Amino acid sequence: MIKIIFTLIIAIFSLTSIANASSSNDIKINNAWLRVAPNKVAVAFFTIENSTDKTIQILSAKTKHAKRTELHNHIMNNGIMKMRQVKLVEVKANDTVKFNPHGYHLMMFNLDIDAFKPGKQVEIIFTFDNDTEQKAMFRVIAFGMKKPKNMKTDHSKMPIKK
Ligand SMILES: [Cu+2]
Repeated sequence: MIKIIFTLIIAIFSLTSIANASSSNDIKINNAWLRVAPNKVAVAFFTIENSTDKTIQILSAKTKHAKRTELHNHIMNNGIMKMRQVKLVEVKANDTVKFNPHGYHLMMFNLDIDAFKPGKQVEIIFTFDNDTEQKAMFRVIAFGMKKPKNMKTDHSKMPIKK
């Protein structure tokens, strides 16, 4: 009888550790910034790191400060760079995908422009195929400005200024 109880306790403990292992801390969003373009459009970039042992798919992104947010990619078509909306972006197990001005990016339309003043932070919520969501704060950079140099490092642990 005691042996059975011990086995049960061990089983419960290992279940708990499995649950912890799959928490959203294993998916990190870093270097998140966005640029406001004319016509109430913004383009957002970031790095997503998947330290789980499963492929995840980003299915969507949203912010309450824009009417619509889309996942986009740039592709070369007859020597011309074109952007396309994509249904999802895959991040393989233990891999990192960079959203940058030459590839994947987020595009936001019909902005609540007051929330997108340079220096502000905009919250974007991502939805993954495993039914989890993750929030990330994106720093607003003025149109025409380049990515700030100091954002090459990991700032994910910095306190968020409001
Ligand atoms: Cu685009």
